[in-house]
Amino acid sequence: MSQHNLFSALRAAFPADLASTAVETTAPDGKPLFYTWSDLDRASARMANLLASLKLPEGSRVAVQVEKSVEAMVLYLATLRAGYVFLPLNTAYQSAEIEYFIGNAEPAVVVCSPGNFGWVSKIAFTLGTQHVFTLGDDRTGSLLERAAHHSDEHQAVFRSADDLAAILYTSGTTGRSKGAMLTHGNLLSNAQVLKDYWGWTATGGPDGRGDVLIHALPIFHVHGLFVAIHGALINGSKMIWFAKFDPKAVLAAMPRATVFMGVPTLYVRLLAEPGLNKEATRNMRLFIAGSAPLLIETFAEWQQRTGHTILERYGMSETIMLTSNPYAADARHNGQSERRGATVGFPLPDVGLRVVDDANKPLPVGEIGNIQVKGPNVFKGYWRMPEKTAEEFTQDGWFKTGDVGKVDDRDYVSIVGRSKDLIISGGYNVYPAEIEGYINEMPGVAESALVGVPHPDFGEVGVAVVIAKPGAQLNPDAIVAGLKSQLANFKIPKKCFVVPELPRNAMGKVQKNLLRDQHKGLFV
Ligand code: MLC
Ligand code: AMP
Repeated sequence: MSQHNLFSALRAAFPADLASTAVETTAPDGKPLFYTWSDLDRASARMANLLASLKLPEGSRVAVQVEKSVEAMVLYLATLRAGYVFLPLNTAYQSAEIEYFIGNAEPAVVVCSPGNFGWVSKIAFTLGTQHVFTLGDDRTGSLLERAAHHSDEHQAVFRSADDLAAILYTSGTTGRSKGAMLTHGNLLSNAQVLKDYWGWTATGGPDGRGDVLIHALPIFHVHGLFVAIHGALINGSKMIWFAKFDPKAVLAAMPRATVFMGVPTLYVRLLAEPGLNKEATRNMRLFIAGSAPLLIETFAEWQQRTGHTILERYGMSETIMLTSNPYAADARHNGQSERRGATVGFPLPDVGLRVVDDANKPLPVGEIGNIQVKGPNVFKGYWRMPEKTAEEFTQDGWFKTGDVGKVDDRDYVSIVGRSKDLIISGGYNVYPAEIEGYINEMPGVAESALVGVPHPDFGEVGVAVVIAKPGAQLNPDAIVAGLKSQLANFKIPKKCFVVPELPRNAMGKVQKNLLRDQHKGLFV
């Protein structure tokens, strides 16, 4: 068997000139920082050797909740290199959320921000984690201190395509997150397909330069961690790295870059910059959007202001990327090359996609139904949830995405809705069941419903509608404040109403569509 460790494939794509710049960024104190390819190689070797020295059991999880930094990316690379399983966690998660993830995943190693060591290590040690390290966004913390004592050479551990590389927690319909298990083969096959499909080049490109990626997304989800990082590394492309998205700074970097990836909110915020124009984007080759629906207005305005047509693509934690608008003529689809707004393009090479009715029967062209997918990118299952995994696959092996859409007569896929009760806010998923669970536990609450309504910046935001127990007095502000102390900030409803009753259908089920309709004009 041959080596399928994803790190080895990424490392093999590093340019021959290891002394050239791989990443440029700005330190928290404002100083410019440059990392060469050799720096990435040697720093990840040191961390991999540190992990190896811990003699962790095979398949151990390394759970990481740290601010974005190049060292945090290096930790991801080191975990792959050492053959362990990377488990990234949103920095917004609070203690109850972290307790759940650590309890469920049982990581052997937890890495957290120095400022969170007190509460995170308490949770981790109580739940049986052996090692807790810290990593600050200013290159401080015990992880780097300990890694500094290790060799800067490391042979990537042998891994088969089917071995786990990462677990990404994704929200569950019942309110509890499920860990999507992704293998080295899943991640590598997707990265290789995207390298070709999006026309990445190491030497060509405008002015004969290779591609340069602006990386401004968080690195705890598929988009920033896999699509963006793998995209640059597997092409040996430099990254201009931002710890936080700042539209002005991103705009200032564009003349030196060629590729940008963002969730729709990032495009909306860039459009609000008067400096966004053809001149500012003259060297850019490709703008890619995904993780949430890109409004056709955003797509059209971008085209008009910059002359560039955004390429929208569609994916999920369980599958990485599934479909993409074409970058160039796609021979599999009559040579069509048009990037069409309000569509997510064609299934990627190797991805099977079908639209079916509720009995899993494929539907004719143009009809709306459930989207199901197959391919080397589709995950291995949910961590320690075999029943849930079985439920989400058809008997003949198609994964049920929970998205509702259609394929038109030109083969373009569009997503028109979701069968899963999910709100996507600024590219982050909010599962109503989870938030409702917390609200329902508050004193005096009889019941609640969280619905997503249109929002100009985040695309969609949550609005809570709550009914009180007989005789109880509820204060909407107090409900929101109560949630803030327990949940990640992006899950907090942007508005809360206390009402006498919820609309129900004949079966007694809350009619969320009526609530959505009632509140759809709140922010737009
Ligand atoms: C922040 N807030 C949000 C929010 N982000 N509320 C709802 N939705 C969000 N996404 C809250 C803050 O806590 C704050 O609340 C208030 O809204 C305003 O915050 P802000 O300063 O404007 O937010 P900011 O820090 O600028 O973050 C916005 C953002 C960020 C858009 C840059 O959300 C972001 O990076 N989103 C990208 C998510 C992403 O990468 N998704 C990919 C998933 S992968 P308060 O009360 O404190 O004022 C995936 C698969 C695929 O889906 O296909 O790619
Ligand atoms: P996550 O669980 O965070 O990986 O989110 C995946 C979900 O994001 C998908 O199931 C879709 O509902 C949604 N999504 C991703 N990309 C797009 C897109 N381009 N258009 C519409 N929805 C999208």
